[in-house]
Amino acid sequence: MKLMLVGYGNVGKAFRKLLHEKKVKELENVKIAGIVTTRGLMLKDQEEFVPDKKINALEALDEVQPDVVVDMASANYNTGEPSLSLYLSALKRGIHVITTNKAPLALKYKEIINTAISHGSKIFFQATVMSGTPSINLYRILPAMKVRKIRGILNGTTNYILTRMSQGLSFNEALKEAQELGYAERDPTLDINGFDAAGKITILSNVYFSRYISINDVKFEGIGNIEIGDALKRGNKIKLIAYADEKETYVKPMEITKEDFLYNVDGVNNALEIESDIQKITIVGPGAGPLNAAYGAFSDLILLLRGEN
Ligand code: 80F
Repeated sequence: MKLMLVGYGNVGKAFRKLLHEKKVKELENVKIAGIVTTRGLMLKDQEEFVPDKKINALEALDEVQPDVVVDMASANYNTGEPSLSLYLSALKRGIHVITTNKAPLALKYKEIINTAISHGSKIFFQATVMSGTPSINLYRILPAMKVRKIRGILNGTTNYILTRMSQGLSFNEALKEAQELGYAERDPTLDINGFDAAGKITILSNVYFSRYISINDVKFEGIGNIEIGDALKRGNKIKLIAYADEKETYVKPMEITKEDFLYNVDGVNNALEIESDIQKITIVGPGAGPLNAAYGAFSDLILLLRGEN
């Protein structure tokens, strides 16, 4: 089975490492046939990226003819491109897609899923929400549960910044740390202005409520000019909360009291609460980090190889 990796930054490199280091029987016949970045296509599987051809991801699809595309490129929330066209083209040819890139699914979920269904190909996207902590793939193991609402902390960078600010750092110092740890987007304003969390709650709304909404339908605010001092004085914390039910989807900073489970979700940790007709479930774990996001895609690859849908 041939893989084509798109994007070879923090996450792409961690994914390649996992593929080489984890001795899993499902992966015995899996190999990386090509890696594409903005600098071109490399037709070898080696750590250092040295392009063989100056071509883009769509052209590389013809050149490599992979069985699976693994998209770990930067998010483009304006158009979703070039990843959006890449997915549609791959899925139409029966090539499966695994992605950590939220933008195409946050913009054109319905079109992508319907293309996959009508061509018998698969798209897996666990890492787009909460990285390697099950959120999308959690839904796979909750059959017939009627979900009423979901609520959580879905951006690692902003939760890390808010936590470090409550420990005395300035906003800029905390952001610098989050960038050094590989949590932030290439353009960190996507994290700070709430866009990344909005993209994630959009994808969750589509999965958990079959709503087929786009990020443009979601109201969101970020933490750009946030003041946390007054909340701290009251013994509370500010958290960037994402919420969705069958009618409403939003992201905004909110004051959270000690009684709220989300109060203790700090640092790069994320959390998702799912309220359903059966029970309430809460899952907590790292929401960002190169290894964590890479593991989301890696776990998807193994599920795909096991024949999951
Ligand atoms: P990084 O900037 O290190 O690398 C991006 C790569 O994409 C580069 O190799 C670049 O050349 C390539 N690229 C860009 N445009 C391209 C194009 N048109 N064609 C081909 N290649 C192109 O980015 P990361 O950190 O490696 O992230 C990669 C993707 O994973 C992005 O879409 C992220 O949104 C996504 N992701 C990253 C996470 C992380 O922790 C987490 C999960 C998904 O919660 C948070 O705080 C979030 N900021 C992190 S979520 N790094």
